[in-house]
Amino acid sequence: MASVAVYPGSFDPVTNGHVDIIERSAKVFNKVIVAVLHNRNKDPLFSVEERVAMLQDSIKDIPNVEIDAFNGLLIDYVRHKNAKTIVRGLRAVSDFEYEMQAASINRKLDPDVETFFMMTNNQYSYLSSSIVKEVAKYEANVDGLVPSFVAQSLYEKYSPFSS
Ligand code: COD
Repeated sequence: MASVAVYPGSFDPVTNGHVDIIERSAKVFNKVIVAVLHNRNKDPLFSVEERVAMLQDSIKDIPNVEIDAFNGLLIDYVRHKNAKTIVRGLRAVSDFEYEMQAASINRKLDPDVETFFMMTNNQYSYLSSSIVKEVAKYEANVDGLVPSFVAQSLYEKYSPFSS
């Protein structure tokens, strides 16, 4: 049976830390579905469509990865996709508390679905979507932190001439 994993997140926007987790998990699983949450309570900078497009451009050279979006409970989406694994990235100890809570509730909701944690690559351990937005907002250089298409999208979003 082919192994299918779901890598869920907000990806607002995708960073090089996310891309690294996608590349490495694509070597472990037959297929990886990167799933963007329509986060209704948060106020994302990028629309779901924009986040999906940025992810698509970032992973275009990896054949066994697909990009999708989902609403509602993650576990329902995972079951709907016939996946058995949720991939999550871990940076610092500060990630652990939330991740343990999420993995525990997901396991309670479906004991057949495992959460697979992948340690961040050291060079991206400080990287988050929020920090990247903060840097871009003040028009500092985000090259090397995000894929080039994302850097361009950030500059356009924060440009004084954008609508
Ligand atoms: N290096 C390695 N990993 C990283 C890095 C980095 N530099 N940056 C981020 N990551 C990892 C994160 O740790 C996370 O695992 C993943 O990449 C995605 O990160 P984000 O920040 O884009 O996404 P989150 O953490 O906001 O996503 C949260 C979900 C959308 C998965 C969660 O809210 C969810 O499942 N919501 C649906 C409702 C639900 O089912 N709730 C119950 C379970 S929580």
